[in-house]
Amino acid sequence: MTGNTDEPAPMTTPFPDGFLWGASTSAYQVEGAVSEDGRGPSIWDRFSHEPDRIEGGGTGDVACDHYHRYPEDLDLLAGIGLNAYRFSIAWPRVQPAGSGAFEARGLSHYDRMIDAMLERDITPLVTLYHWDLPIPLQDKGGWAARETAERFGEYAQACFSAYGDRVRIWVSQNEPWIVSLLGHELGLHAPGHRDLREAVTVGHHLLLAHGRAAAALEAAGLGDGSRIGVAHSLFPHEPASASAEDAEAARGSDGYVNRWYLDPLLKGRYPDDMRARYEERTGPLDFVQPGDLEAISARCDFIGVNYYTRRVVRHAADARPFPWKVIDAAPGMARTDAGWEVVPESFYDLLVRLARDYPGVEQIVTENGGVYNDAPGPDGQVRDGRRSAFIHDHLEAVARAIKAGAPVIGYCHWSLLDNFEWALGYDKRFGLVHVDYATQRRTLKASAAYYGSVASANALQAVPEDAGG
Ligand code: IFM
Repeated sequence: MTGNTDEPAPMTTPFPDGFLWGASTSAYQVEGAVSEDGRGPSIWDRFSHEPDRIEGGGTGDVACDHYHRYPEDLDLLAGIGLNAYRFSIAWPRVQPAGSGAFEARGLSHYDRMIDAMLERDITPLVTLYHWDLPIPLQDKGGWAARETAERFGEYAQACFSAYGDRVRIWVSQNEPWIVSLLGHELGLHAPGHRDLREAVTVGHHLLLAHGRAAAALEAAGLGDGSRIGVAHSLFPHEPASASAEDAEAARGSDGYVNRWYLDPLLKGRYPDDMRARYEERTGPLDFVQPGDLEAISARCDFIGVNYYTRRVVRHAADARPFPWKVIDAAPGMARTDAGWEVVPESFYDLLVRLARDYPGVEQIVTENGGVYNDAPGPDGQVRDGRRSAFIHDHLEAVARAIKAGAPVIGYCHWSLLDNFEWALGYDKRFGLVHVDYATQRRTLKASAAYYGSVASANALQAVPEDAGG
């Protein structure tokens, strides 16, 4: 099951019947309307308004105005030929304080949005938490406080009761590693903390929150016929050399990034190697209470795969918090405009490895994409041929992984729209649809037409010669 042995998938390779062809967004990155209809403030509202947090100084105050323009955006998505939309519910829109009263106007907003999807034959994939924690919960400790997982269970229950008659695929958490790392270890995302013990505590409570949501789904009588899983930020690892030290470093970093989150959900335990490392650095993990791992692993129906690039890792004795560092192994390799290596072969390896290590667990590609900053030309067209090639090459990897036994049931491109890329602001464009932020004008990029041709045929297609450079 390695990437190098199989032949490339032929151009017309079909995908399984019923394959989900989607695009993803998240609430804070696209909605705007942050003070409308009773929405409460989230940690990202506060963080993005602090000085020097965001490149270029952007905030999500307006973003893509998706809150008002979702009908137009769903028309675009359907027009592209896609049949699925992964979006997130803003917790502070439906429960402004994160506990207690729910806001009817926020609940009805998503109600209308889901109906609008179904009217267009679009399957909703709903993320419950994509980083916009209500501020009152942060002020009581945020994800470092165990109670936040309990509050999340109550919020999830309300969403199941409001939308569970129409939504069948739920993503409880988006990228727990990134929330832990960027929000609590490195301080680059909200809430901007820098504390390794807090980061590992937060990671545990995010997983516990998944467990509480999964239990709420069962309790709501929606267990059968619905799926619930976590979308992980997964990075395939390669050692920088053939040395035993680099192999150990790559294995260690894989534990830190991938296994620390996958194993508790899917095997009911934290990996021993990584647990020992955390305990050595931060003390006993006594926030893991009896029964937690059973709750976390009780139900996780699919692995949400967010794949962007690989990590090549070298042993580095002095590195903190752990003895490895990520290196730039191939300076000449193709990169996105964010500088991330484009490595579809690692995507294949990842999907096949997940099938091997977590057998029988379905996979949904919940995010995959790249920054390509192409703008409309004089004729108004956005010729982002590099994105089309990126999509082609990554879908070719998915097709091959399916052939090799990976149970992938859908692919959602990140993102439907150019949007607010967190600490990187608005300069990094991931969309199939170009957004002119001054006018909110949407322009379908050439990559949208290419991706739509694959989705409509349910089969890989060649990138047209005139797709642009
Ligand atoms: O924009 C983000 C998204 O919110 C989470 N996954 C990665 C994307 C690109 O960085």
